[in-house]
Amino acid sequence: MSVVLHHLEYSRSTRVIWLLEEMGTPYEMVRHQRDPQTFRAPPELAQVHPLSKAPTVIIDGHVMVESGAIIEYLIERFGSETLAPANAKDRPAYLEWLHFAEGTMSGPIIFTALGPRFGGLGPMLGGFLGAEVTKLLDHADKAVTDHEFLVGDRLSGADINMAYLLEVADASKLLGERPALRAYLQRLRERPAYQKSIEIGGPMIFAAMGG
Ligand SMILES: N[C@@H](CCC(=O)N[C@@H](CS)C(=O)NCC(=O)O)C(=O)O
Repeated sequence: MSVVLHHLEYSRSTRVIWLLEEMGTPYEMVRHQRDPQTFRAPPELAQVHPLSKAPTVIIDGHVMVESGAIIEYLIERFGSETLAPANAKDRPAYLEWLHFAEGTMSGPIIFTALGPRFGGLGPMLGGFLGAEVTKLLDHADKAVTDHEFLVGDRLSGADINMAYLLEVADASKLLGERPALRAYLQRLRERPAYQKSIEIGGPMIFAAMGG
């Protein structure tokens, strides 16, 4: 069994460090630095996978991208049911939240966060994305109101996928008055494996992104 993680500084690949640390799975890590001007991944990452994205993992020789798929597969191979609920009640919600993070939430959050660094979004796009961000964060806030985690009241892969986007939202001052969501993010930050992922991989968010 071999797991190689290609980790890009200030990126979603911290999710995978966190998950591997949470599971106690041994892995090798290859570090990549962003181009200081473009903030893009370096050409070396494109030699591993043509999309040149982080996270990229190589599991037993098979190359894979996409955080949600990577999280699902790593838990399937090396984790336990606690990180990926399999019972009929929690399984649908688990898969929904795991894929909601990158499928629906990441676009509006990331573009809203990046907007100021690229000269602003303009009133039409800014208004469209702003309303979307409000709806998405309200949805996540509701899910963790009176619940410790997104699904089944224990940490799952869905929380690990979600945390990066909440960190981006927090750095960009998008979290607003959502005490349940803030408390949930704080609970995630306090987990030893989360803290270890930051120690190993560096900060998840480029400080200047917060503005
Ligand atoms: N949906 C993908 C998104 C991957 C992605 O956009 N990663 C960013 C880092 S957070 C990246 O590799 N950026 C560098 C680049 O595009 O050059 C996932 O969740 O894995």
